[in-house]
Amino acid sequence: MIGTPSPDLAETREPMTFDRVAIVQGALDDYLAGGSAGAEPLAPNQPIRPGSGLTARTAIGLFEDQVLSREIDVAARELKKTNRSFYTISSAGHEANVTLGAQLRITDPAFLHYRSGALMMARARQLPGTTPAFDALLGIVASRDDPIAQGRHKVWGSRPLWVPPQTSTIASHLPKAMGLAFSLARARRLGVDHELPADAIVACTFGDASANHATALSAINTARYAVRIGLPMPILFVCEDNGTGISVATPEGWISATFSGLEHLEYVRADGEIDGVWDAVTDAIRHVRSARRPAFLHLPTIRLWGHAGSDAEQGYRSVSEIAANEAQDPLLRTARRLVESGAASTQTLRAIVSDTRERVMAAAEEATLRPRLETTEEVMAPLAPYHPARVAARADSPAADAARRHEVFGDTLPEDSPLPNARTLAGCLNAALADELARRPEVILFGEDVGRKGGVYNVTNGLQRRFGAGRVFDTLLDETSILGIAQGAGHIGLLPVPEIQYLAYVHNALDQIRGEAASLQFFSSGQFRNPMVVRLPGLAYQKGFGGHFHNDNSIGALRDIPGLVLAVPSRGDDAARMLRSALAMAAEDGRVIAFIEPIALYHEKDLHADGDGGWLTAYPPPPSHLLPGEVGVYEPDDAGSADLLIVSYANGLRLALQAQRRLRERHDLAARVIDLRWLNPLPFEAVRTHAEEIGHVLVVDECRRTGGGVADALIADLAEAGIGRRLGSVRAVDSFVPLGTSTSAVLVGPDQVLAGALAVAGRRSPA
Ligand SMILES: Cc1ncc(C[n+]2csc(CCOP(=O)(O)OP(=O)(O)O)c2C)c(N)n1
Ligand SMILES: [Mg+2]
Repeated sequence: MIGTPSPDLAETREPMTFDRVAIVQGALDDYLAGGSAGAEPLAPNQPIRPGSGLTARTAIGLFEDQVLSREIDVAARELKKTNRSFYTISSAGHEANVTLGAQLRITDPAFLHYRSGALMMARARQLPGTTPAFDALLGIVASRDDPIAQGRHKVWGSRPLWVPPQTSTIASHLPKAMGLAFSLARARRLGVDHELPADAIVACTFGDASANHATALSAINTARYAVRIGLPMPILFVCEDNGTGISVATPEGWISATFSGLEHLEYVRADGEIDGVWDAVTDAIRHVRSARRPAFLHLPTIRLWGHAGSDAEQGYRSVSEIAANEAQDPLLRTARRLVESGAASTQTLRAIVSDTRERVMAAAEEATLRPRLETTEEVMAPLAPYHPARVAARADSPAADAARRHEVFGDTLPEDSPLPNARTLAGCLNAALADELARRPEVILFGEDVGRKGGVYNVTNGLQRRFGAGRVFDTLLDETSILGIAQGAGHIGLLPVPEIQYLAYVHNALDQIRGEAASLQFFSSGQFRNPMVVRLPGLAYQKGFGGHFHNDNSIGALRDIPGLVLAVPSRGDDAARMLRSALAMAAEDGRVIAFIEPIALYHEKDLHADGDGGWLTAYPPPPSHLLPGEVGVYEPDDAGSADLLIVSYANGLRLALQAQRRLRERHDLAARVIDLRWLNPLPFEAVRTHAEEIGHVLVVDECRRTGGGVADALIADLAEAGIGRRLGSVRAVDSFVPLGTSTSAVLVGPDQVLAGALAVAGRRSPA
């Protein structure tokens, strides 16, 4: 059908005036140029409509904030003409959201849509001394002086106004907003200090197209589910419904049909003139605040001037549609309402408009002169803070106290336990989690089945019984919400340890880690943080169980995340020590840590032969920890110099240690084995040091060959540094993992490790 325009498109051939900004501005000016309609002037404290909660004085303030927001949008487009601004997605047409900014408190955390500019202006009015318009302009020109993101992104955000910055990923902020609402009362009950008052609520705003997103539906569903199981969930979901997502229209009535009448979700439509919107917003906030239950505020809006400055709206809308839309300009409507009700004269409003225009254009010019981030160090400064000495001190404190013996572990401490089960990887993790829960009142542990059942693999056995369901709890089956709860909890000082039941299923919700949790410090210049240690049982080699989804052997998607710490312990004592450091890093530096627990090793006892107990370890009581970069070193039996170095982790470490013995016994080769323990950042320095000393290096990587594991990075690093005489690797093949015994066809096995070792040792040519 190329070349045959549809009737709709044909319509767009109408003559078009492209400067729609001037047209909309002109319409407001024309209206205000007239005299007042002769309404009786209202006193400042009088409602603008009998029975409304909106007074004349407040309404004038709302208009001011609407105009302020509008002028920022105009300035962004103006500066764009000379390439001095970098962001033109505007709030124009959405300014009815100003009513939320004035009525939510600045102690009600707000997670905002990119069109919530007027809301932000009104919110800032509650804190004298703030300069929200100038701050926004600094963001638009990407200046280092932007107080929230320092130019790393244009976001709505402010620490003093409790507005954490949000990413561009639509709907991705709803789960964390829900998670914060979930956590408010819990933190208080657990005695974790946060600055928010007991009746605080959480608000999040989003668009109508975004309301269809799985991530939005996930958060809304979990909010309702929480009510169903009797938990407080004080969250206000605000849908700023402009009827379109870029160029795709939302079906008429879709939002109300989808979100009204749902159990455990109060639906409020905030429609009509500014006073009607105001009153509906009052009701919605009151409901959430007093009932501690969620509400869905449906805020119909329009969108002016296309999706962004670059969006040629006339390509998908006719000029008459555009003009009809512009006639609904909320500024014009507010002005008319104020004038017709007697709340303000046209002269007053005209003065507000002209004064605001002048101020904002001057501020915009000033913003363009402000400095930008320049160096790599400046840009990256808040991405991944790390203070090893402080982390180490935190890992060791508070000291395990006397209560450990009786209250936490009963009469037998795990380090004294005669039971071998206490010294498997699972046993050590269980004890380490208990120690952390006991030492750190802010730790909460949650996920699918971690509570009553104690985890699919018994790792969290008994923890709910000992520490209560306030701290160790089951969640619903939704990884997005689990990670949303973790983020929200982290925002107010809890130290969340969410579990994703299998590594394969983190992909189901990966953006919550990748786009959201891991980026918060970066986009807030370190002012907001969501520390967490995400437990991820994973990797392959479960004997005869599960197929791919329970044996996923790729960590590529995690290693790719800037700033994410990836811990992969292989044995119980290491796991306990690493868990302490992981929690300390989260607490001290606000870091997000993925903690992969190799499932196949959870209950493994032996190393070389049945019954040898070679994979059991003593439980190291605190204080004792392992930091990133501290690798495990396993020397060959006799202390002589090693012929080759084998570098590995997790199940691969076990294979490497088995190979170490075979190399000695059958080939008279001495191999030193190192356990990387931390796969992001990789301990390059330690590997280089050992490699330089020994020369021949084999990397045993149980993860997938291409990008799934760490062999690429390690070998490349050694090669680039010119270290090592013969370098080799064994890796799993690029396949999904099959069911049953066929797994050996795709995973790294003992014979391959041996062959690889012989090859780098020069005993055999590489296969
Ligand atoms: C997850 C995701 N997919 C796609 C996009 C690209 N995108 C940005 S805004 C947008 C439309 C959003 O529409 P709506 O939620 O109605 O908000 P509006 O812009 O209309 O206020 C799209 C598709 C995105 N930012 N995030
Ligand atoms: Mg929309």
